[in-house]
Amino acid sequence: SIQAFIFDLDGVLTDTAEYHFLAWKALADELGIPFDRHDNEALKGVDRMGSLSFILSKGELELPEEQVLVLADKKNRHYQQLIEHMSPADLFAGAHQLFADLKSRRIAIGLASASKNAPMVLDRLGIADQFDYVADAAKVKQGKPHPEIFLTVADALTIAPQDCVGIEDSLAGLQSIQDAGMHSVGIGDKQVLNGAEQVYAQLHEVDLAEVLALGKPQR
Ligand code: G16
Ligand code: MG
Repeated sequence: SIQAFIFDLDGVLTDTAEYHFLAWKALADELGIPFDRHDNEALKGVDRMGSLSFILSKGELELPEEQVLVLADKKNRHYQQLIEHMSPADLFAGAHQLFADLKSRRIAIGLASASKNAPMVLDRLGIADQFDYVADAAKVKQGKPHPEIFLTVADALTIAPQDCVGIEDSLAGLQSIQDAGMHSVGIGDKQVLNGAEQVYAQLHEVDLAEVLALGKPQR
């Protein structure tokens, strides 16, 4: 049965996915590389350098390593400006209720974010103390879609992957949840996230009983 919920951060608990998009879009515009929301779906959940190489190869732009690092840093500084004014009001509706419901059922709560800025965002949202374990993006070698980050959280919580639910807004993240052997919940567009076992348009629509039923033996 389900013993842990492992949340993605950007796009699941708050709208930072939009800020990542805006910061990448500004950089792409500056480089004269076409980049829209459709392209951005492939970048959600993908780490900083992976996202940048996607954009550069879309523009058929090959740059020396040094310049690539400068661009990555530029995007990150823009992103950090965008999240500077975040507050607990930016936490998606339903998050506190869901955390409370999970705690009352003794279900562990983990975080699997690819973002190096995750600790700061958790702090701004006032939810840093809600998690039993937060994966450190800096310590995970393989980013999403590789399952390492979700498996790292399950391992730290000492809960078998098949007893975990991963919650994601990104295709890359859903892939890592599936390859980790966990149950999957998508937050967003059903058409886009069609690989998830359950999809809810928004976090506050998550039906806990329905999700927990995914862990019950099929008959
Ligand atoms: C997030 C975002 C990605 C972003 C990545 C790295 O992952 O979805 O768009 O590129 O983190 O972020 P940073 O540049 O801040 O290290 P997640 O896993 O929280 O969705
Ligand atoms: Mg995400």
